[in-house]
Amino acid sequence: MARCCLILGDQLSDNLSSLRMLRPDDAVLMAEVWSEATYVNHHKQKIALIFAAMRHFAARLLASGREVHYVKLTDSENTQSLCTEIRRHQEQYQFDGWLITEPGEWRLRSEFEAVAAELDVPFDLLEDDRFMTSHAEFSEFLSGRKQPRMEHFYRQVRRKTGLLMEGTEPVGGQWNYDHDNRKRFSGGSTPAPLVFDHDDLTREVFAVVESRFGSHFGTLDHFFWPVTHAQANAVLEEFIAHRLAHFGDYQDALVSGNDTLFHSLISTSLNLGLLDPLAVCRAAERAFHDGRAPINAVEGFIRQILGWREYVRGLYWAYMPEYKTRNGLDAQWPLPAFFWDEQLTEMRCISEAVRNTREHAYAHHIQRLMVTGNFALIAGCAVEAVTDWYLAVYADAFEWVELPNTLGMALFADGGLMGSKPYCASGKYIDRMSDYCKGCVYQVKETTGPTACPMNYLYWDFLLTHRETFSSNPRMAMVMKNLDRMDTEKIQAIRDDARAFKTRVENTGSDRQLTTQDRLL
Ligand code: FAD
Ligand code: DLZ
Repeated sequence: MARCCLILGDQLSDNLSSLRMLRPDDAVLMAEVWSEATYVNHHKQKIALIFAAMRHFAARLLASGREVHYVKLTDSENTQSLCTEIRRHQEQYQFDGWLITEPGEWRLRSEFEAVAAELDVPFDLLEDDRFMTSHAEFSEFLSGRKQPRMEHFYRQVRRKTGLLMEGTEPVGGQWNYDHDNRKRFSGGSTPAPLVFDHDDLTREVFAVVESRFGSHFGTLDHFFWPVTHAQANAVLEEFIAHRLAHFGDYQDALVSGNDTLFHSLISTSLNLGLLDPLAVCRAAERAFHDGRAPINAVEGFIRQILGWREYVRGLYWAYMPEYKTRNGLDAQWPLPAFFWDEQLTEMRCISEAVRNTREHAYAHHIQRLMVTGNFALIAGCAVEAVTDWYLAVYADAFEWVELPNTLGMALFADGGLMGSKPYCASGKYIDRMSDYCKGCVYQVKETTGPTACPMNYLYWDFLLTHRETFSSNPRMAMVMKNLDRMDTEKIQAIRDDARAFKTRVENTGSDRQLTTQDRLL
C-alpha cells in the first residue's frame, strides 16, 4: 500500500505539505533532469546549487529512515523529465498513489495535471503552505480591489502574523520606513559573504555541471551558496549579526566591486526551502527587540519577505498564465549581447551588474531593478527575452517570484498591476546612489552627444515614445512636464542618439564607440 511523493528541487523543506502526509512505508522520488536544467540557459551555479541541495536533502531523508529513490542526471535509466520519471517509477513500483506539493511554476503544474489525468491511481497536488498567505487568502485580498497595492497587503499580513506590532499598531508608530532607506554608501568596511568548504557530494555535482553544462552562462569559481539547512542557518545568523543593522540605510546603495553590501543572501535558501520565511522574520524582529538593529533596517527587511515576496507570489498565481503574455509597452528590441558579457559594454553600471551576475549568479535588488531592469525598460527590450534572462541568470530565480518582479516591477509590462508608475530613471539616479559614474567613460551630466551617458538619452527617448500613455498617469505628471519644456532641437538630438546607440548595439553587440579623441575632450 505504498505511495510516492515527488520532491522538486525547490521543495527541500522538512515541513513540506506532501512530506507531512507520508506514512512510514511511503517512498520519496527526487530526480535531476535535463528538461528542468535546460528550459532556460540556467547559470551554472543555479544548477549546481539545486543539484547539491537536492542530494543533501535526499541524504537527510535517508538518514531519517525514509525510502528515497534518487535519480542522478547521469543515471543511464534517467528519462530526463519529471513527468516521464513519474511514469517510469509508477510502472516499476506500482505505487498506490502520488502526493506532490504544487510546483512554483505554472508550466510544471499543467504538466503534472496532465499526468494526473492519465494515471489510474490517485494523484494529489497539495497546496504549498511554506508561505504566510494561502491562495484563498490572496484571492480574498484581491476581490473587490480595482488597483491592488503591496502596501495594503503588507499591513494585512503584519496584522495577521503580529510581526512588528504593538497590539493593533505598528511598532514605532509607522508601517513603512522606506524613506529612511535610501542612503548612498560613503565608504567603510562591509562584511564578506560566508564561504563553505565543499564536501564530496557538492564537488561531485560541480564536476557534473562542468561536464554537462559547460556552455551555460557563468562560472562555478566563486560559488558561495548554502546547500544544506545548517549552512543556510549560518548565512542567516551572519546576516543578523553583521549586516542587518545597516541593511535599511544602504538597501538602495550601489558600490563598484562590492557585490553584496549589507544584503542577506538568503533568497536561494528561502526559495529552495532551506529557510522558513516566518522564522527568518521572527529572527530579525528579535534583533530589533534586543537592540541589535534599528527599526528602519528590521522593518525594511521584514517588508521584503512578508510583503513583497508573498505579494508577488499571490499575483503570479492569480494572473497566470495570461500574465506571462503581457507586453503593455509593446517592447520588442532584442536583448543586447552585453547582458551575457560585461566586457561588451562601457556603461560601468551595467558592466558591474553583469559581472556580479556572471560571477555569483547574484545581483542585489537595486542592481536588478535600477541598473539592468531600468536599462531594459528604457531601451524597450523584448519582454520575453528579459524575463528569460532573469530566470536563467540568478540562483534564486523561480518563475513565481521572477516573473512579477521582471515583467511587472522592472518592465512595467503588466499594465500597472505591480506598480502605479514605471521605475524608469536617467543616469542621474545611478549617480546619486552609486560611485559608478565617476569611473565611467560616459558623462552622466551630458544628455546628448557622443560622450553622453546612454541612460540619459534612452530615458528621455522612452518618455517621448510613451508620452501619450504616461500623460494620463498622475504619478508621472511632474516628469512629463519636463518634456513639454523641451525644444524640438533637443528632442531631435535625443531621438537621434537613442537610435544611433541601438543601431550600434544591434550591429556589434556592444555600445563601444568612443574614440581616443572623444575621451580626451
Ligand atoms: P535582500 O535584499 O537581503 O532581501 C531579503 C529577502 O527579501 C530576499 O532574500 C527575498 O527573499 C526577499 N525579497 C526582497 N525583494 C523582493 C522582491 N521584490 N520580491 C520577492 N522577494 C523579495 N527574488 C527572488 O527571490 N528570485 C528572483 O528570481 C527575483 N528576480 C527579480 C527580478 C527583478 C527584475 C527584480 C527587480 C527583483 C527580483 N527579485 C527576485 C527580488 C530581489 O531582487 C531578490 O530577492 C534579492 O536581490 C535577493 O537577494 P538577497 O537575498 O540578498 O535579498
Ligand atoms: C530549476 C530546477 C533545475 C535546474 N533542475 C531541477 C531538477 O533537475 N529537478 C527538480 O526536481 N527540479 C529542478 N529545478 C526546479 C524546478 O524547475 C522547479 O521546481 C520549478 O521551477 C518550480 O518552481
